[in-house]
Order: sequence, then structure tokens, then C-alpha cells
Amino acid sequence: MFPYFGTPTSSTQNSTESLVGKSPRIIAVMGPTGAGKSTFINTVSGVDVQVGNGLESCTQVLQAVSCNDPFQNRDFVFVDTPGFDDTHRSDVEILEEIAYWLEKTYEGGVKLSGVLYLHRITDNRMTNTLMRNLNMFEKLCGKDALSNVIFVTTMWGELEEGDDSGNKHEEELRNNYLKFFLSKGSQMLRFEQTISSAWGIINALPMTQKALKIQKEMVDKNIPLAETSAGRSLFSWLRRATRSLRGLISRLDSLIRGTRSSQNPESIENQAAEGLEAARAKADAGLKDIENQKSRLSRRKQKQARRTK
Ligand SMILES: Nc1nc2c(ncn2[C@@H]2O[C@H](COP(=O)(O)OP(=O)(O)O)[C@@H](O)[C@H]2O)c(=O)[nH]1
Ligand SMILES: [Mg+2]
Repeated sequence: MFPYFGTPTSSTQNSTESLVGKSPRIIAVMGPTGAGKSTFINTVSGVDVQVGNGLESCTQVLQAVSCNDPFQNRDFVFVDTPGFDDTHRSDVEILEEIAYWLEKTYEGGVKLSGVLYLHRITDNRMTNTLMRNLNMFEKLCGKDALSNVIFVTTMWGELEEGDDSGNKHEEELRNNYLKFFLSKGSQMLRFEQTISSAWGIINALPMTQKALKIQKEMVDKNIPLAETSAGRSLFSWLRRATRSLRGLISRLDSLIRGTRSSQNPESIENQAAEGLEAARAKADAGLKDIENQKSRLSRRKQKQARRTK
């Protein structure tokens, strides 16, 4: 069986078994939840990958879909990855899953022939989540592999006729957020939601096989995940999130103290204090979750450090 796909795909035309010895080109499809990764893979392969509705994620595990290029009779495997904003799993779990898959494949001598990073053109504000996804992507990939990357903008059909915001956002991506990537050889192309547009994008890949930075770090240099560029970057996001949640909790505490009045439990002040306490409980839960993520990543670090002794 073609190795490295823990959860075999819902692939159709060619099963993964039939790919033995054929060395298919492997293309990873990355980007935030809801960017259209599964839809792109559906379009390109004709395989029914589960598509989400909006921002609820549904790529629970890495999914590999094998198919044949209808125009040039070449075998491909597309790997659908979850974004770093999954509704069901923490960013640390996502990083582990992507990193260990990349590690295993590279150890087995398999390199990616290309990476697509999808971005909704309708997201004309780069939110914290979008920036975190892009930053994690940069750290996973490293600059040497950027010539193998295409940034694919999606959802063009969502823009009203005459709406120029897509063009403006594309320019902003080109001149700002993606400037570094494009200067290192990445491309940016539009996905028009058709098979020929999808294959046009795939054919624009140079198809040279390149290792990603995290593969070189974990396999060639034997660096534990937590100490890779991606691991360290995730750690600093988590530290920043801890700081801002702690600040929020202390502001809420002082608001609660100043609002609560002891006389009448039904008073407006006491009702407002209850609302603030509910917000505090949420912030507290968020903080605990982040602490758990940080200790999970550190635990991994120790385990792996022991293993390599
Ligand atoms: N209009 C439009 N909708 C899209 C496009 N790509 C995805 N969608 C819709 O966006 C939602 C999320 O897509 P999905 O492929 O699950 O995103 P993923 O989380 O990145 O895998 C689904 O409702 C899709 O039907 C696109 O290019 N254009
Ligand atoms: Mg998906």
C-alpha cells in the first residue's frame, strides 16, 4: 500500500494501493479553515471530500486524495490539511499532526512536489487568525521551499459584479502580506472554481521535489517539534495569548469588584456583575486551554529528547 496516509483517503479513480512504484506527485493543500481547501481538492480530483459550511472545520485528520491528471496522465496525491483555527482541535494538535506526517513521509524518502496555500479573496481584513495561519505556514515551509508554493485566492465568485475589493485585496497581498513569499519565488493565482482553473494552477507548479523546513529540522537535524521554527512560533503565539487573557481577566476582576452592590441581588449592578463573571469564566477557560496546549508541546519536547538520547 502507498504508505504514510494513516486514514486512507476517500479516493476514487486510483486507490492509493495502485500507486505503488509509480511515485505520484504529492501536493499539500494548506490554509485557514473555510478557505476552500476541500472544495479545491474536490474540483481537481472529482473525489468527494467533505466540505465545510463556513468556518466550522471538518478536515479532522490529514486526508490524501489520489487522482490522475486528466490532461497529461500523471498521478497525483493531494493532501488536505486542517487550518490552525480548527473548531475541534487545538493549534498544537494540528501542528503535531501536520509535522509528524511530514516527518514520516520525508523519512520514507518522499518529498512534496508542491504546496498550495489557499486564501479567501473576500477576507479583506487580515485578522489575527489569518495572520497566525500565514505565519505558521511560513515557519513550516521555510524560504528554500517557497518556489514550490502557490498562493491560491478563492471565492472570487462571491464578489458582486463591479465590486473592486477583490482586486484591491489581491494588490495588498502582493505588496504587503505575501511580498516576502513572492520575492522568494512563490506565485499567486486565482481559483475560478472550474476543473481547468484548478489544473491550470497545478500545472504552474515547477514540480521540483523539495523538503520543507520542518522536515529538514526534524529529520536531518533531529530537532524536537517544540524547538522547530514552527514549534517556537506557536509557543510565542500562545505566550502572547496568555498575556492578553491575563490582562483581560484582571480588568474584568476590577470591573466586577466595582460593579457588584451588596444590597439588592436583583439590582442592575448585580445583574451586570453576573454578565461580567460569565465573561471572566470564559476567559479563564481559554487561559486553561492555552496552558494545556503549552504543556502538551513541552511534554512532547521532553519525550522526544529522551527518545533521541
Ligand atoms: N463561492 C465559493 N465558495 C467556495 C469556494 N471554495 C469553497 N467554497 C465554499 O466555502 C465553504 C468552505 O469550503 P471548504 O472547501 O470546506 O473549506 P476548507 O475548510 O478550507 O476545506 C463551503 O461552503 C464551500 O462550498 C469558492 O471558490 N467559491
Ligand atoms: Mg476542509
